Amino acid sequence: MCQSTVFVCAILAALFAVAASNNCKTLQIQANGALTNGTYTIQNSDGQSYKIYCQFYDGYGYTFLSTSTNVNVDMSSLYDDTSHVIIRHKRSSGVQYTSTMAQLGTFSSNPVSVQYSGHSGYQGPNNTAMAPYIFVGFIPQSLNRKDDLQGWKVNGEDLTFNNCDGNPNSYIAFFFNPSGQNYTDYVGGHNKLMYQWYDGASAVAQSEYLLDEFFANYHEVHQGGCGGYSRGSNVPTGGAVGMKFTLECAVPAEVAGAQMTYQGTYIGHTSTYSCVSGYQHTDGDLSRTCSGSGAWSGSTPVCGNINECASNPCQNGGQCTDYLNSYTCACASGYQGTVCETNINECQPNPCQNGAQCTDQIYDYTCACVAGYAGKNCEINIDECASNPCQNGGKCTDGINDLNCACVAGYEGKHCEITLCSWPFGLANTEVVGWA
Ligand SMILES: [Ca+2]
Ligand SMILES: [Ca+2]
Ligand SMILES: [Ca+2]
Repeated sequence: MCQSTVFVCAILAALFAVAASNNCKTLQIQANGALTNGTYTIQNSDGQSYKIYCQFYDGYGYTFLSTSTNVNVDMSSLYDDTSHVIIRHKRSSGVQYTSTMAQLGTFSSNPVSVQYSGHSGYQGPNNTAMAPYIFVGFIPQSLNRKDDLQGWKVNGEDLTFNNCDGNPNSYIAFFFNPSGQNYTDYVGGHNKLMYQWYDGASAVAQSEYLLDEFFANYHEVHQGGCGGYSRGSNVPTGGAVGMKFTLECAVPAEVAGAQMTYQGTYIGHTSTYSCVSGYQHTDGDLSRTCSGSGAWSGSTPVCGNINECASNPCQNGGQCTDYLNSYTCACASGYQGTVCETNINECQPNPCQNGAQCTDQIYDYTCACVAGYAGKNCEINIDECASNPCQNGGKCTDGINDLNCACVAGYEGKHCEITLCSWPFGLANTEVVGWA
């Protein structure tokens, strides 16, 4: 129902939400097709509760109204297929039976109208004092003519009569009779036209049995002008009207990371999902069909955020973080670049001093110092005096990879290690004298 524009779909979805639990169809949509035959309590537009029985088949179902109902009922919300109704009845044996009632072939373009305590467009029933009642109208007053061939189709068979006087009765009605009024039976001829819905009915499976509260024990059948009239308890233990509805699926759910299109929400329609860029299909079904139960086939698809880190794109120990359609690398110390592919050159700018040669490492560097320097950056002028290399009281002055010893008198040599040649005073004099 929702193909044209997003805007229209939004409005429909909003309307739908308001009426979400008001009939068998919407209950089934909410339950995603899992609802079973049974009695359900729903509310009218005034918030008043009443009970219905939902009978589900493949693609459609029937709604029955409880005879305990005594609030306004919007009948048009309970059925959307006006081609026929089913009439259930229960016999004294306890067995339940069903018949279909539809328009005669010549009137088949007209809806079968089911009304609650009303008969708009139709000649009304006689026993309205037993209201509420369910009224099923066939040929409307406006089409009812004297001498026309009229009637209805029961279980596929046209049952006709000639309307002898134009009296426009064309209905079957079931009265809830909540105050238990007395009544008398009246049978205006037990003919096929009037009673085929009873005599021609077939037994239903016990799994489809209605509870007693859905059977009205008083009814009225009327055709014509010379068709027939009967009323009362001719149906021993009551009758009930099944209103036909078609099943649908819910508007298919949106899925994160997916684009969804759908043909509509009717049985057989498909909904199709495709994962958008950056996402991939990981679970569920990308194509789903609305099944006869009112559920989408398969399971909700999952479009997962593709893990762009899965291929370990970050090099040299970088930490990968996944994003939509992208990733980032948090690089280990000493690396840079989109995928941490670059070993940062720690020699740039050159940290090594005093002419040292820098060699890049990982998050580090080494300096090859020239002789005479030390330290990480060769910033230290090695103190060549530290080992006291000057002997004999020489005074040391540090240089570059060198030192200078200032020797005291009487010594010389790089380290003042050489004792100059001299005599002890007494001896020297003598010898000098001697040599002279
Ligand atoms: Ca991703
Ligand atoms: Ca480096
Ligand atoms: Ca030095």
